Amino acid sequence: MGILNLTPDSFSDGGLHRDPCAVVEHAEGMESEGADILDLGAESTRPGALAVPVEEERSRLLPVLEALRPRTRLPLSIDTRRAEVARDALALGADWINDVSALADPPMASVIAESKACIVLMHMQGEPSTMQDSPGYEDPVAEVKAFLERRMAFAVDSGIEESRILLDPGIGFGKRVEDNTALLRRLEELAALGRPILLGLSRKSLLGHWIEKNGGSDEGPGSRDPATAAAVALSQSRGVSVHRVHEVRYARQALAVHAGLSGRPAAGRKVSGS
Ligand code: HH2
Repeated sequence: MGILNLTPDSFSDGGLHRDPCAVVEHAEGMESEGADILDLGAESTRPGALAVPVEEERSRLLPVLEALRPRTRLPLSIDTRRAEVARDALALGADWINDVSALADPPMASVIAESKACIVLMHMQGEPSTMQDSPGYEDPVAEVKAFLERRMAFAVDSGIEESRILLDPGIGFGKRVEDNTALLRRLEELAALGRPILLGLSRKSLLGHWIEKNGGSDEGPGSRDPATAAAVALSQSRGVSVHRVHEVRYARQALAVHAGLSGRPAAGRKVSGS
């Protein structure tokens, strides 16, 4: 899953992709590099980010979606917590809703139920503006798993078929290093819920933490694509189905290495030369 952030303030690529033509070009590049799906987000959910007014989110997202939809056959996912934005995006041809709040906006469940869209249910403790202030868990894996199970049951009770649901532990969303690490080490326990796992580790500070801890020097989000690729390969072997990444090229290479070493073919499209 290639990330297309339409925000001025995303933690690693804020401000890069606001012009619809530039976004379409970037999307086409990701498609040729082997993306199977594109994720468009118009509200940053990095730690400390404030919610943007709904009209602002709409005006960042909808013109880009309108320009992009006829230019790609890839499924388009919309990273939004707002039911009204999701409704408009689905009307313009979006295929997935990536909801980092797992259907917290009351009308969201019925918007999804009335569509054919897939829905990503992600775990987050708190809200982006304050989620890293003092996160805490007794057993992060058990708590995240129980949360995802509850939200999946709620989605199904609301009329969303289970076959349309993906689950995400929400790396960095109200979690300390030790919580993220436990979740990544025990991904199989989340995969046991029986739905595909989506993981968003790309360029996150956890990677920088590990680089520094092991004698390296972290040079910020834009320098973390090799570390992201390593995480993609390792998490693939722990049952992850969808990798949300900024640099599709490196993720594809990581999956190719995983396929070679494991003897299992890489899932998704085959791209010549990649
Ligand atoms: N992470 C981010 C945003 N959306 N969605 C899912 N399902 N899982 C994630 O881990 C996830 C996500 C944060 O990354 P990014 O989009 O690069 O930054 P920002 O939120 O600052 O735009």
